[in-house]
Amino acid sequence: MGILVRYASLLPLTASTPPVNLEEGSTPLAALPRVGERLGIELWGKLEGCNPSGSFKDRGMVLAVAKALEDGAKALICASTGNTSASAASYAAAAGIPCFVLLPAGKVALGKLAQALMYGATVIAVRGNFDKALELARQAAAERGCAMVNSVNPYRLWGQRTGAWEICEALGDAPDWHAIPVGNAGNISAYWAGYTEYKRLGRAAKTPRMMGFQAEGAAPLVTGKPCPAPETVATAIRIGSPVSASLARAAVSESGGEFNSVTDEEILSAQRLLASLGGIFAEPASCAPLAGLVKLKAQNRLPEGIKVVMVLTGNGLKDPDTAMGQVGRPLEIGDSLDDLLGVMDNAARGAAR
Ligand code: AN7
Repeated sequence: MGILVRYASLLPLTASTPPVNLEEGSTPLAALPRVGERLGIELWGKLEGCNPSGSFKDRGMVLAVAKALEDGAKALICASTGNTSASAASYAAAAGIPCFVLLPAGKVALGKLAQALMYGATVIAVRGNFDKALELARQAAAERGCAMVNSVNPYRLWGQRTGAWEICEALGDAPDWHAIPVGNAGNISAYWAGYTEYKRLGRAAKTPRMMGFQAEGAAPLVTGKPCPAPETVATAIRIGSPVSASLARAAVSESGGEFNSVTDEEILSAQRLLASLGGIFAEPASCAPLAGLVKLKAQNRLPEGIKVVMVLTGNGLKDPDTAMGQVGRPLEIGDSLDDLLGVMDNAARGAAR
């Protein structure tokens, strides 16, 4: 069942909210024992890449689109670093309404671009960064009366709370730390609202420390000031002026958490670590938290044995170019068994070394 059904009693639904549903949410919470052992902690990954459009954005989008339809919207609009646009385009297609998506030209991962186009959205590449595209989308929404489905839309963050509820239900309580990538800072704010709500309702005994991780080249919440020219390999979080900055700051300070930044190199190395030791392929932005945990461990700032949930926000398949840029090529052979056994024995010798 989708989240509007699973969490009907906790979401702002009315009798006239259409039952939008792509079976989003209810994503796996995977134990990552080999990665956790390396870090000396009990580590879990929330596999948000298993959502229908391949990222966590579907949790907020299903509610935002349902409410937009309820209000009689005739078209949707959003600006995006990629995943919001894929999600918006997907729900617009399913609902049968047009969708305009504004993307920073040349800075969106290939898979996300393919998705938005395939779902049939009008895809507009803006020569400027995400922050500029968002400003344009807001203005155009006002001019043309389109429903704005960026996280400035409060239903987005409301729907995204469901991730925290699922984690509490899977673990029987909140974890000690909640580690999450931070771009526009909506998701960390939504998770914090979800955790505190579950504590208030008596469905969790505690709340976690909120540990937010940004890319060093786009780290306004770490430096404390907007970043006018954000740059990072993790294009999903290439954002200089987070819309939900103040909510995110409150989440971190109320929970006793922290913001930290990690370099592109640390992000890519965490991506390989997660894939090769955990068996999970997540997109670069999603690996910022693991990069951060590795770094905190090296600084002796990662408490031994704590329970940590990382939100693996997007599927690794979204960004094949970045992945191929750091792995080897296939071992190509002729069509003989000798060729095959030769490369297999070579690989086995390599692994044994
Ligand atoms: C994989 O799609 O902002 O801090 O326009 O795609 O809530 O912004 C994406 C953000 C983390 C950051 N991981 O979440 C967009 C967009 C992935 C993401 C984030 C994004 P927020």
